[in-house]
Amino acid sequence: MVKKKLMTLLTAVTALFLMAVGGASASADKPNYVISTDATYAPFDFQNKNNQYVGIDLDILKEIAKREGFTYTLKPMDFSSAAQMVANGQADGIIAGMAITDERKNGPVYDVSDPYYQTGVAWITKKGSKIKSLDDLRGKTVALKTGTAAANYGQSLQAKYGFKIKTFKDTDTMYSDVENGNSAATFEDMPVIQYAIKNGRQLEIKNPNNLGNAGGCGFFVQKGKNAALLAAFNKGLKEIKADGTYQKIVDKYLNSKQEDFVGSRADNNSVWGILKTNKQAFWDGMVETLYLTVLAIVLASLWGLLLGVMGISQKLWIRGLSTTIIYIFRGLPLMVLAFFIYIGLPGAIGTKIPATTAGLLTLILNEGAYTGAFVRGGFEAVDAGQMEAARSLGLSRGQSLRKVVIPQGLKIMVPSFVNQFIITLKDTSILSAIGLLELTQTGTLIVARNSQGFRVWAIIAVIYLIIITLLTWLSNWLKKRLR
Ligand code: ASN
Repeated sequence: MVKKKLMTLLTAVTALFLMAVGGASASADKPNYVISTDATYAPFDFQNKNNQYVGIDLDILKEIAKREGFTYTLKPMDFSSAAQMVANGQADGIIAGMAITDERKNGPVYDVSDPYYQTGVAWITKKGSKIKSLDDLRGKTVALKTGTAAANYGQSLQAKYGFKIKTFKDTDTMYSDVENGNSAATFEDMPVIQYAIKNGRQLEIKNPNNLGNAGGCGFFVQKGKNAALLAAFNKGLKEIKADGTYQKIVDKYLNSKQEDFVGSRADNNSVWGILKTNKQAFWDGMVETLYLTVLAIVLASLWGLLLGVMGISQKLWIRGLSTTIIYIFRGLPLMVLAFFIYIGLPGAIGTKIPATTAGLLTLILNEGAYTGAFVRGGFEAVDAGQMEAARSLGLSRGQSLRKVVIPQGLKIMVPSFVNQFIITLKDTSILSAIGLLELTQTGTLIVARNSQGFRVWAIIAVIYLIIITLLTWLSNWLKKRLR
């Protein structure tokens, strides 16, 4: 009986949830494409202080979409995940200051547009560094960004120059590692490093006249698919080049200072200034974190209760099923599960999964497994004599469970639930890896634009602590009610 009720509740809530997060809207007549991008790659792609994604790439894309009559949903994340999204069919295309290398152009993964911007790989050290030539890098550490053309170029020099490699997911963290002196050098695309230096990064380009892999940036789609999108991009690109719009976009980013987009340096130099300049971003990040946490707590608790009840079933196969599910999802690291659902699964099943749905599913499966384990433990902890006594009073097994065992078990579990709620809140931060714009990803994006790591992460930490305190109060209040 309890099982039945739980099942009904679970189905109802799941249906609601799917309605809430599913159905990306597409207008009837225009095709809607999913396009992934690098979230932090100024001047090509970055977020301004109003939380809008801007940059040479994104302005070009916007203009072309308008002219060629298509719409798109943008998926900003780290570059290697963004590229995998296209490889797996999760996204229709990627625009991310992505170099048209021979490997990409002739390989099995992509079709690529006409080049839209000149690029090439620079090697970079800290400003004033004693390192003068690649030979000086022997035995030193070089920072590279996963999956990039610049990283491939760096790796191709490794054997010859004998340096060690450290990898990063985003360009800004990589720069900081060089500025801090942890890495001796890095490799990055020329337009990107030039923009960073212009905006105050204490770095130096060593080979300005001798770039590696010089060539163009392109818009990439999955090979053999989306020919129409690619054709539309090429056509639109020609048009905007011909009528001067392209040049206007490029000039806008090259002639401006980052400050124009992300707020003045003075504004970004104090905690208060950072809060004020980025208030919209912090607020949106917090709302997303709360949304994920609350939905995940409710759904994972229900799923965990079901797993727990299954775990004390009289039927061996039901108990076995519960144990297996708990074993699998408790055993998998959250991030692996998130990547599997968001990036892996769609390739196999052929449908796109929205990031929020993938994120929530990840949380429900993972937190639900932990919940299932302590729920089962809680029921088992109720003295066996209770069940026997209830049965001897003439109650059926179901009634005894519902009226005697479960209420006592639930009380035992309350502290574990509270604990799990707090863990769930903290675990939402891992979903930044699949591009969900929750608090942690918000922090990454703000640091990418103002380079104020210490202050921004301190603010983010305080916001988490405030939410955790609120959550603990709420849980304590619930605890009292349940007594
Ligand atoms: N420029 C990189 C590449 O071509 C892409 C990026 O880092 N956004 O691989």
